[in-house]
Amino acid sequence: MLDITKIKKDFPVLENNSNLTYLDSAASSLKHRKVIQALDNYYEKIGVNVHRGVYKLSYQATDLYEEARSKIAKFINSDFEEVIFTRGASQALNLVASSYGEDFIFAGDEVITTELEHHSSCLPWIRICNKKKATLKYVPLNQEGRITVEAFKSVLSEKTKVVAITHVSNVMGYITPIKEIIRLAHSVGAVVILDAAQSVPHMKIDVKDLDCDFLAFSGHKMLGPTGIGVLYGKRKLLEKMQPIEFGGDMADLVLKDNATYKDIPYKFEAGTPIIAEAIGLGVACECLEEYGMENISNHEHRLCQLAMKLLANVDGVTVFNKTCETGVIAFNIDGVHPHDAASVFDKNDVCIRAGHHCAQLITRWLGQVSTLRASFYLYNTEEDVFKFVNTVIEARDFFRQFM
Ligand code: C6P
Repeated sequence: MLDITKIKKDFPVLENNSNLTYLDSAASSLKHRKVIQALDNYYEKIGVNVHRGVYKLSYQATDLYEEARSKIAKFINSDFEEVIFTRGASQALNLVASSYGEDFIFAGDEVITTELEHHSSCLPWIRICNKKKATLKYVPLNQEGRITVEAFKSVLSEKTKVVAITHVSNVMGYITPIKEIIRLAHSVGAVVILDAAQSVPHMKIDVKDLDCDFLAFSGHKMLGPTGIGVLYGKRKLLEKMQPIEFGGDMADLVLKDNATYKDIPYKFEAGTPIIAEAIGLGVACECLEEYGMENISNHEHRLCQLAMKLLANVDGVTVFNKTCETGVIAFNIDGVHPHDAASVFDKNDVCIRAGHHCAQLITRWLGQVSTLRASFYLYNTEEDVFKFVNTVIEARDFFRQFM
């Protein structure tokens, strides 16, 4: 069991905003004190570039940056060279599509994706498929809006070359049965790109056990800094892929009309890297490990279930996800525009998200233009759940007067 009273003290934003009920961690989590300290430490005591300087401070910066890569590799059980630093999950997913998609997708090939995708997962492949005259197929969702293995089988074929799929939906919180999907995709020789932006922060991820080919996530959703993310890729795939950005620190030999590039991961990290943020993300991984990923999943799952149970007794509210698999509740107050409802939450210092959550396909599938989303994380409490549910009731009653 997590000691939430103690944990809350690890998050300065909660200390500085004593009345805050933060239920928007799926958008961005709060930042751990040790992460902030790591950023301060780098900027105050080191502050110089990596891989370039031939002086002690630069060696220290390089050591911290590469140590962070090791920590992240350990966190997801990959090899060191298979961790590429990016600006976030979006850039990581775009990197794979732009590099692998440009060189290994041809006319007549098939790519599979789903309506549960965040735009960062499906848009890069919509573009590649249009450009290459490949066919983009969507896994039909079941009645609850889930991806099932059976439905995946119905679109898989010998022509499938890529599967671009979410591990956990940012709108519904559903967990994709990914191990079986990966096994099936591999049986026809397809590669699987897993959008793990909403899973890595909340559950133990082992890329070797999953056997995924690529995996993308963002630091800012897992107690870490903004502006940093990771693309994991299997070594043998990364080695055959071309860089998509060219510049400092990624070239080996440069001639007037050609060049060779460094080995992975560096050929994909052109220019001065995101140093402080990478160091911060390494520390965030350590913090998560210290709390225990299983403890985190159990805690947020418990809060989510409590919220769902209480909401089931509130009439005039539609909850879109049928079960709590992670810490996400997608809902609307009947007849009330989500942005209007969100203003009541804001008045009560309850932070939730309203909108299409950069996932228009699933929002449309639900027959909505936008939804409300509450997302729980390790620093939330039962009191937060009660305040959330009371605010739902308050918002419903307030807008009912005008109906
Ligand atoms: N979802 C949300 O509120 P970036 O913005 O690059 O850090 O992450 C993109 C991304 C990719 N995949 C999934 C499943 C995501 O949830 C996100 C980010 C936020 O749901 C912001 S739209």
